[in-house]
Amino acid sequence: MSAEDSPLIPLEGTEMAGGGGGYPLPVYLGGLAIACLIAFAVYSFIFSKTHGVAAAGPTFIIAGPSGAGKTALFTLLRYGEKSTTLPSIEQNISTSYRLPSLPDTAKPFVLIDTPGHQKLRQSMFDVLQVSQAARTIHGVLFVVDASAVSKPEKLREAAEYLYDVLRVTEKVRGGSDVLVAANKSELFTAVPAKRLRTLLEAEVQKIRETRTKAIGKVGLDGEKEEEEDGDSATVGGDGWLGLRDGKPFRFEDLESDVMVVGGSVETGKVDDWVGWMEERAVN
Ligand SMILES: Nc1nc2c(ncn2[C@@H]2O[C@H](COP(=O)(O)OP(=O)(O)OP(=O)(O)O)[C@@H](O)[C@H]2O)c(=O)[nH]1
Ligand SMILES: [Mg+2]
Repeated sequence: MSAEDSPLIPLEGTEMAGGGGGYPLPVYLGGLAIACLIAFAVYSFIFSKTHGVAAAGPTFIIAGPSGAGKTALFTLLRYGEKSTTLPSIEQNISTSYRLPSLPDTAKPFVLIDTPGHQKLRQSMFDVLQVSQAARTIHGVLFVVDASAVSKPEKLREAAEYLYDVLRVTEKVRGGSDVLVAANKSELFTAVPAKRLRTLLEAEVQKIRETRTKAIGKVGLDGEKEEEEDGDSATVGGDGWLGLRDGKPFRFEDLESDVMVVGGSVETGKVDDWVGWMEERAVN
């Protein structure tokens, strides 16, 4: 910083705009500097509390629409018990989650439960991006209420959120692993995991078409990006997910490994999900 723009150099005779009643400029600039320091301290505190942990250690993120059972799963995994939950307004973070099959001496995982309400999802994307950049992400557990997806609007909501998650996981080479945890499978209205996979693929296909039409030109930019990268059938550019071969959308065409597995937090049937995490824990 040059002497001219340093806030510490007093400028004699300078007055605040608006007349002679204000403070001298150095006092004004000093106040501004203190305000900036406070803002930085607050930002650092928040960053270290949420984003920082995701970059600090091996991380699993729990995402998915509101009411799917994410906090119930987090509580069961972390504390081994069922809980009565309320819709979350902030993340639940454990920095000492231990997978059952790993020895006590193994480094504990960071487990982050995120709020599913549409207006509160940004923090999930932030920790996902931070942990992908830091290469600490081991997987995303995308929890879906399998008993709700027979309603078209619920299926749409789940697919739209999943689409946005996959758009982020596809941005890193090789993708990040995603488990679609088809929860509440004990309910007789629950859709089986295999069927849920097909439903989600068909819905993501529709979303891909509508979003690409909506942003037209950006889709072309995405195509250009693919040519420049020349390394992958999937595209990191905006507006497209999956292959560009005119065929329907399939999870298997993504770089991210996407599995759909049924289970139930209510009845404690989460072994397959924990097994999925254990497989990814060593990667
Ligand atoms: N029947 C049944 N209910 C479940 C199951 N898992 C969770 N629930 C219930 O579903 C409701 C929502 O669970 P939460 O864990 O709060 O849902 P969430 O995904 O964290 O929701 P948000 O915090 O709003 O994003 C609660 O009443 C849970 O008891 C399950 O496997 N079966
Ligand atoms: Mg919750």
